Amino acid sequence: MFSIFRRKKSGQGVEATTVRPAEKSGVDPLEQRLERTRSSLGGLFDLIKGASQIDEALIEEIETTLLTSDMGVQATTRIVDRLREGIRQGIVSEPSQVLPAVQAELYDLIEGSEQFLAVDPDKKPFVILMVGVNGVGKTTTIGKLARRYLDEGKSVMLAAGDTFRAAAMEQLKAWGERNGVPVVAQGSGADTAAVIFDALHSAKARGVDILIADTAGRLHTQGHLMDELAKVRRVMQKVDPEAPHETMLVVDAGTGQNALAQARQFNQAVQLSGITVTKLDGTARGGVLFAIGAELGIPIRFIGVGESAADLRPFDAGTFVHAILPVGKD
Ligand SMILES: Nc1nc2c(ncn2[C@@H]2O[C@H](COP(=O)(O)OP(=O)(O)OP(=O)(O)O)[C@@H](O)[C@H]2O)c(=O)[nH]1
Ligand SMILES: [Mg+2]
Repeated sequence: MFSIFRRKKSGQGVEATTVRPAEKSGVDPLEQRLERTRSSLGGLFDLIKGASQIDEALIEEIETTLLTSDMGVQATTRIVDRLREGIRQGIVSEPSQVLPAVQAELYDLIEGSEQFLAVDPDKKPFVILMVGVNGVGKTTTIGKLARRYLDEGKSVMLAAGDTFRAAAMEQLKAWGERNGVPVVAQGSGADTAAVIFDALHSAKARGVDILIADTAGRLHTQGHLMDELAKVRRVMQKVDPEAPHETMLVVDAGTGQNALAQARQFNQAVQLSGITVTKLDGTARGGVLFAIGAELGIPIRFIGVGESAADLRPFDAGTFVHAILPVGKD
C-alpha cells in the first residue's frame, strides 16, 4: 500500500490517504498502454530530481508539463493553485513532496468521473446510444462493449444507425455475424431514427437485454445532424419513454482539447450520460480526461487502450492516475 496526500472533501488542508494501487506484480499492462501520456508527465520526475527547493520557476515548469499533456487550463490551474496552497500551509515543504501532492490533486479531479455504467436488468432492453464525430471509434467500441456483455451472459442486439456509409453497416453486420449477435439494418440512406425505432421494437419483442445503437459520425457544428440525434431520442421514447438509458459520447484522446470541445457541444445538444475515451494507447494527451472531469463532470465510463475487445476497460480513477504518474509505488 502507499499513501498520498489528499485534500479533504471539506476543502481545508490535506491528509494522508490511500489510492487503490495498480497491479503490483511486474509492469501493469495499463501503464504500458498509457506509455505516451506517462512519458509526457515523466518530465515532472526530472524537474523534481533537479530541484533543491520549491520555487516559482519549478511551479511554472510543472504547470507547462501539465498543459503539454492536455490537462487543459481549468484542470491545470486547479492543480497548481492547490499546490501553491499546500506550500503556503507548509504541508508541501520540500521537492519530494510535490509529486505526491500533484498525484493527489489529479485523483481528486477525476475521482468523481469514475461511475461505472450499471446496466439495469429491469430495463429490457437497456438501450445505449453511441454518438460522436467521425473516426473516433464508435463502431469499434460497440463491438468491444457487445463482447463484454456477451461474456457476462447477457443477450445483445445492435442497430446499424449509421446509414450514411454502406461500409459502416457492413462493418457492423460482419461483426454481428462473427459473434452471433443480431444486427438490425436497412438499406443505405435509410432514416437513422427509423432503423433504431425498428431495432428497439424488435429487441423488446425478443426480450433482448441490451440494445446498442450505432450512429454516423457527425460534427457538433452540423446543426441538422445534431437535430437528427434529438429525433432519434424522441422516436425511441415512443417505444420506451426512458430510452436511451445511456447516451454515450466517444472521443479520441489523440484530438486533445478538441475532444473536450466535442464533449461540451454534444452534451448541450443531446444530454450525454457517459463518455468513452479511446486511443489512449497512441497519444501523449491522456490529460484530456482531467479536462473533461474538471469542466464537465460527465461520467467517464470506459477507456480504449488498443484495438482488441480486452482493450476497452471500465474507467478506474485510481488505477489510471497511478498508471500515468506512478508516484509512491514500493
Ligand atoms: N489504437 C486504438 N485504436 C482504436 C481504439 N478505438 C478505436 N480504434 C481504431 O479507430 C479506427 C476508427 O474506428 P471506428 O470504430 O470505425 O470509428 P467510428 O467512430 O465508428 O468512425 P465513423 O463511423 O467513420 O464515424 C479503427 O481503426 C479502430 O480500430 C483504441 O482504443 N486504440
Ligand atoms: Mg462507425
